[in-house]
Amino acid sequence: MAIRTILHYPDPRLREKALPVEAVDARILSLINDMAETMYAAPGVGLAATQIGETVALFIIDIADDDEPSDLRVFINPDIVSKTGKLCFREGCLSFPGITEDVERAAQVTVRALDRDGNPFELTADGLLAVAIQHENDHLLGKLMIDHLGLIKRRIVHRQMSKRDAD
Ligand code: GNR
Ligand code: NI
Repeated sequence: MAIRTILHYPDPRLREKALPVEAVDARILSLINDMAETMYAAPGVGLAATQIGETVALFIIDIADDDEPSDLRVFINPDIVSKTGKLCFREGCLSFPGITEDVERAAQVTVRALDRDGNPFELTADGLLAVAIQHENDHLLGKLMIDHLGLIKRRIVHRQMSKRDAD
């Protein structure tokens, strides 16, 4: 296992679109282990492979509270098959350290994916889990939190992140 470097906006690799996982093999399982270690160390509630420079359709989420046992969920080749309702949620992103912004999302989503054993599952989620699924799924499409903001906020965040990178 290894903690991997999390790419920061405006790294162009965050804009790459993930390719489907062909087989849940040893390489993918090792990537999942690295991603889990990286996410828990950060710490974050989710991490997409794109964020560590791996363009494969895979993300992980753990929304368990600090005082609860960990509850790692793995989503391989995810497909959000339905979205209902709307909510506004104050989001953070490990690729935008120090920044939180309100983002509008669907209130409830149903996602189909493969688990770490390569078995298909379907999950309907709301609350933070629904938000995290949409946030991580966006990463796999090369879409970022900043793309959901209005023009003015987008420019402010872009400037903050560009300045930060230059330091
Ligand atoms: O750690 C994270 N927290 C978070 C909070 C609100 C909405 C989404 C997230 S995801 C983020 C980790 C991350 O950047 N995943 O891509
Ligand atoms: Ni993120």
